[in-house]
Amino acid sequence: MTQYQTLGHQEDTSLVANTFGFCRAPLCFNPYEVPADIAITGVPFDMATSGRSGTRFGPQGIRGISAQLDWEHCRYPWHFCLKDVIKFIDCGDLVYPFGDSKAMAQALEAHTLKLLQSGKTCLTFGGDHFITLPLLRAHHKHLGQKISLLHFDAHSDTYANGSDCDHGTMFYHAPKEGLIDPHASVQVGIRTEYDPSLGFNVIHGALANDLTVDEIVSRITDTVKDNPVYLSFDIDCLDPAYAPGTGTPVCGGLTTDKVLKIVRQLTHLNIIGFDVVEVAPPYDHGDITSLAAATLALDFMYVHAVHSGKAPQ
Ligand SMILES: [Mn+2]
Repeated sequence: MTQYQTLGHQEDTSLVANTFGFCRAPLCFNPYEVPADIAITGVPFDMATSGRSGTRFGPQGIRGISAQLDWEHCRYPWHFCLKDVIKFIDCGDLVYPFGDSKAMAQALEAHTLKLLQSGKTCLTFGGDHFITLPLLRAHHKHLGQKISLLHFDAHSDTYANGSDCDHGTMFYHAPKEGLIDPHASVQVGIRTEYDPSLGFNVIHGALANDLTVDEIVSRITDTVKDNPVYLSFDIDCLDPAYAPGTGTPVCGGLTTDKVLKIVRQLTHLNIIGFDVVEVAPPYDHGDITSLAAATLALDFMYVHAVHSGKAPQ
């Protein structure tokens, strides 16, 4: 397995030392020039939250606990070592003028577009869910066509009210801006008020708990087909038992086991980008929520490696 060089150019396999980047990757501050398959960016932003803040600590929470996932050569249940087949870099956190939500959105869109233009797939750690709107703008600009959204969440985030920078309104604005096609998009785990007339295919929380993993994957596949898909995972899709560390928890959610099984079956989809958002470590216990997010993020990269054909058959 590929090991990163540390102090004195030694190889270090510790689960607690040198945990600066995701899965102990060294931070890369010139990500546009460095060749890589996937670029990870943290966005320590929580000014668009309607409930409890704290997701500004999400990136460091996810990175910290991710060291626990780095000791396996082949991450269970995958049969290959990710670092042997793809290269991912962690560019640290987005720099933006603190207190200025619109400037954050512009900086994140510009940064993401530059990563995409340098041939990388982006994996972004929130931060609150508002960050997904500038991420979608960048992907749409790069691709030049409407995207399918695969959205895991307790909330539809399609509310028309609220300000321009509100973590409950992104998927009201994204179709209006022409970024995504709701009819080719799926929302999984919703268990708060939503408007079916907006066109999204909703697998609501109770239904998602009753359907099998295969049935959910079939519904996702039938809806998004071979469209480019952006996968946005709000950690509050999980039940508060599995993800207490989040700003707006809602009972009746999915288990970590079930969402991991769903995600691991998405290797056939044309997924063009990923985010995991709304991890709020101040409300977490024993890093349960950060660990769920880190595990999902790692599995996103395994899914990408299989889809890209770089994983051994
Ligand atoms: Mn949510």
